[in-house]
Parts: sequence; C-alpha cells; structure tokens
Amino acid sequence: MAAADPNAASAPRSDSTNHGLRVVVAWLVLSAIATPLVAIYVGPLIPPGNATVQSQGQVFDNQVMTAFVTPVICLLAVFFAYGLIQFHVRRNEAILDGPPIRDDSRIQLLWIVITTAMVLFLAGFGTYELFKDGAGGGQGPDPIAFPAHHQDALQVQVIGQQWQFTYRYPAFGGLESNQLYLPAHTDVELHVTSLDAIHSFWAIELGVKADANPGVDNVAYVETKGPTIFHVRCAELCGLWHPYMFNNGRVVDASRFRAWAAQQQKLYASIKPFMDKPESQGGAPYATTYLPEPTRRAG
Ligand SMILES: [Cu+2]
Repeated sequence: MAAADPNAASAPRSDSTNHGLRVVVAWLVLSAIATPLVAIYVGPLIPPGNATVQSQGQVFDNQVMTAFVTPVICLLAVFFAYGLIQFHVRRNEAILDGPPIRDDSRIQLLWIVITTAMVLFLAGFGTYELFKDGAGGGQGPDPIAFPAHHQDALQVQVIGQQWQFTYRYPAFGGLESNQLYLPAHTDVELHVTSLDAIHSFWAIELGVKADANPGVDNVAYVETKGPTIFHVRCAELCGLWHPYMFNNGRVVDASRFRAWAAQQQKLYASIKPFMDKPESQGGAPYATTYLPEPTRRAG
C-alpha cells in the first residue's frame, strides 16, 4: 500500500453557507453606520467652506456625494475583507476557482439598474445644483444660471495680466485696485477677463473659479455672507511668475466697504492721468477700458 502523499491537495471545501447573504448583511450594517457618520463629520470638512452662498452650496454638494459614495466603498471593503478572511488558501489546500457566474440575469439586471440609477441621480443632482445660484463658476458672457437677486448685484471686473489681478468697480467711477474688497451680504457679479495670457480667477473660500481669457467677459455670480478674509490664486499656468499670482481679499461690512471705496477712489484719481496716457507717451503699459462699461448704481 502506498504511503499517503503529504503534498497532495485536500479536496476543496464544500459548504452550504450563503456567502452572498452574509456579505449583503455586513454591507448593510456597515453602510448604515458609516454613511451618516461620513455625512455629518466628514462632509462639512471638505473645502471651500461657508464664506458665500455658493461655497456653502459646494460644501453641501460634496457632503451629499461623499455620503452617496460611502455605501459603494463599504461594499468594496466588506467584499474584500470577507474574501480575504473566508476564501484565503489554507495550508495544503488546492487553489481552485469557484464556479463562474455567467448568464445570471438577476445579477445583470441589478447591476445595470443600480449603476444607472446612481449615475442618473448624480447627473440630475449636479445639474440642479449648478443652476442654483450660479454655483460660483464662470459662465461666459451670457450666463444662464443666476442667484435670486442678481439684477441688483454689485459689478466687479477682475482683470488678469501677467502676473497680477486688478479689480475694477464700474459703480465707483471705474476705480481700479489691486485689492479685492466686497461688501458683506451682497450679490456680486464678477466679470473676469485678461489682458494677455489665459489666467483663471480662483477666489478659493468664495467658491468662485472662472477662466480669464483675453477679450472674453466671463461672468460669475457670488453672494457674500459675513465679513471674512479669502485667498485668490491664479489657477491656470500663465507664465514664469504664475506661482506668485495670488493675493488676499476681504469681505467687509457695508460701511467699511464704502469707506474703502472712497479712499481707493481718491488714490485712483491721483494716478488716473498716468493710466490714461498712451503707452508711447510714457503711460501705463496696459489698457484702461474693459468690459463691462460702468452701468450700475453704487453699491
Ligand atoms: Cu495667471
């Protein structure tokens, strides 16, 4: 009689455990715990913060989408962990595949229905959110999504040039400043353009990002909340000093905004003659007329 071969593979485990049911139950339990925790504690930490109605909307969107993706990640984690624990190869055991799942119409149907529903929901939700309040994005010269009171918005033109931003206030005599001050609790209509290369005006905490293209009037809406400080960066590689194209802006109380504008107007009046001089006669080496023309009331 031949001795038993110690290296012979043992027979594959046969069991009647319903692994699918176990995975689904573990997934449901984990998802039920993790989803609200992620929505409540992780979502609000995602930038850009709540300095404006638009940035607050973006935080909400991120919160919804992060919560939405949590059950998907839970399923992957449970599936992976369960597979590692339950199906790893034990000593002296043959590595055998389970029976392939083919032509299982239930799984096919579930897969198609669930993934389609998720994609359609996210597309619908994203589109609705983009239309609400303008979402802080640049919409080109003819915006189609407006915040509620956009007719009364304070116009501010944002002019990118290598390598700084200039802010122009048509309602304050076209005053130009290298500081961006905005009044609190106000609708602002930003007109973003460029004098040279393509830049991108990214007012991070305001939730605003709009391309600055030469000759293009790119409109973005934002509704400020309380006073705050925010950061502005150029978000489009625009040449050698692109990394240094940043500054801080402020949202201030209405009275402080008016005081700032009056002071800036005085300052601007003193340099205006130089600005208006053609470059050939020693004037400023950039244009002083841009879209939009001053048409709006003082803010
Ligand atoms: Cu730039």
